[in-house]
Amino acid sequence: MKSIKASLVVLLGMFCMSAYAAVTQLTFEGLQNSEAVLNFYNGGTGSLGSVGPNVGVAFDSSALAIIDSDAGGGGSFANEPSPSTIVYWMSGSSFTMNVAAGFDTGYAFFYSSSVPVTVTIYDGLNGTGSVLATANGPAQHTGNSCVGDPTGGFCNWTELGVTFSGVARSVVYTGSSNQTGFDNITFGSASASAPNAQSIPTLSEWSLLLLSTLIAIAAVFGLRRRLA
Ligand SMILES: [Ca+2]
Ligand SMILES: [Ca+2]
Repeated sequence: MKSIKASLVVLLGMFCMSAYAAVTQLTFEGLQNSEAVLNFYNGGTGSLGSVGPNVGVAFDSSALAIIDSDAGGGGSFANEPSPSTIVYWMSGSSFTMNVAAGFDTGYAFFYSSSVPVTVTIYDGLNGTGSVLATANGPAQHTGNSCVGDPTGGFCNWTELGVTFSGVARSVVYTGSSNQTGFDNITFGSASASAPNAQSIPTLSEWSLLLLSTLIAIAAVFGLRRRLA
C-alpha cells in the first residue's frame, strides 16, 4: 500500500512538473534573411529550406524572418532580444500563427513598431473561434532614447504578456507591414524575458498540486503509523 501511495505522489508530481515545463520560445534564429517561416517550427522547413526545432508551430506565408543589417541581413533594427533575427511581414495588415496541439496559461513576446500593435489569441485555428486574450501596445520603435547597434532605426523593444484560461490554437499579429517586428514569441508563460520563472499554475494545476500534497501527507502519516 505504501509503495502505491509513493508511486501516486511521484506520478502526480511529474504531471505537475510537465504542466510547468510546457514553455516554448521562438527566437527565429536559424532562418535566413527574408525567408518565410512557414513550417520551420513545425517539423518542416522555411521557404528557403531552413529547419528548426519541431514545436508544432506553423506560420502563414506572410510571416518573414529578417536579419539585422549589422549582422549581414536587410533589417534596420537594433537591440532585438535575441540577435540577430526577428519576424515581420511585407504585405497585408497582419500574419497568423497556428499551434494545432494548443497551448495554455500565458503568452508573451517582444515587439518594435512605428504603429500601434494588437496581438489576438483565439481558441480556433487561423484566427477563428473565441478570443481568449488580446495584447495591445503603442508605437514605440524609437522610444527610450534608444540607439542602433551600431545602426537600426527600430531600436526600442517592449515586452508584452498576457495570461488566459482555456486552450489557444492561433494568434493573429496586427500592426503594419514593414513597420512592425516581433521576437522571442513565448507560449505557456506571460513573460518573454523570464519564461520559466513566470509560469503561473492554472486552476486545474492548483487542484493537482493540492491533491498531490494531500496524498503525500497521507502517505507520511501512513508510514508513521506502520513505524510506531
Ligand atoms: Ca542593427
Ligand atoms: Ca531573434
